[in-house]
Amino acid sequence: MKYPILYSFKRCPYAMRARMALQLAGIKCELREVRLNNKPDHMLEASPKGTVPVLVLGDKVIDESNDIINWVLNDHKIFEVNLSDEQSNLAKDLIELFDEKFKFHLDRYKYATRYENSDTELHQSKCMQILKNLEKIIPKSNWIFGEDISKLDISILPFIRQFRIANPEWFDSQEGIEKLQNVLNNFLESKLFKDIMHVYDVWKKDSEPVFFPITN
Ligand SMILES: N[C@@H](CCC(=O)N[C@@H](CS)C(=O)NCC(=O)O)C(=O)O
Repeated sequence: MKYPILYSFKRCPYAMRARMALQLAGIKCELREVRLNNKPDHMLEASPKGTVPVLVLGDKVIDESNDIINWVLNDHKIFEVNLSDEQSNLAKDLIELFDEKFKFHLDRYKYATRYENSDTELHQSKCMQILKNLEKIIPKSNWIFGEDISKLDISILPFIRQFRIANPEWFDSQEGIEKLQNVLNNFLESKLFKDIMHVYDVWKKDSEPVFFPITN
């Protein structure tokens, strides 16, 4: 196998964070854009749990987004920022908080109709509480830990983007998260984000391979 294969779905926040790590490291992959209601057999053979992203390497398969980021970080220094031990621990805790609690409430807020008796306002306010706490640690800067992007940014901003998308006017008018709103805008306007949101045709077995990252 010449290049790793990345099964991905453009709008999936987990796939986004994996694509960002691969993009920052410049690791060339064959990108296979999938639809979640029609997953390719080869993807399911590689990873029967059926979630994206899946990175198929010559000798192993990595099917958790955080593991893909850590695999990239093993060999590539993709972040300039030097975090203190305290910041690294905080980042680890926050990534866990977003993967578990924030995502739980986000789904019940954004996709309320998929859940029985979901109290949209309650889940919206639980997410906001997490964001207001996050606001407290952000300096007035482009990224969460300052002027340089870090693992925390690529890991949680795709979820905060989703939270905003549920009701952008409401999100943008909220007070008490101004520094976070600024970081999110910076993220959405960044070349990195634009590059990883490139639109690919859905992969089919006989498709010509397409490659990631886009270099321009
Ligand atoms: N813990 C996994 C979660 C990945 C995940 O849940 N991805 C969603 C898409 S955003 C998925 O593939 N869901 C399967 C489905 O909807 O069938 C990771 O971090 O990679």
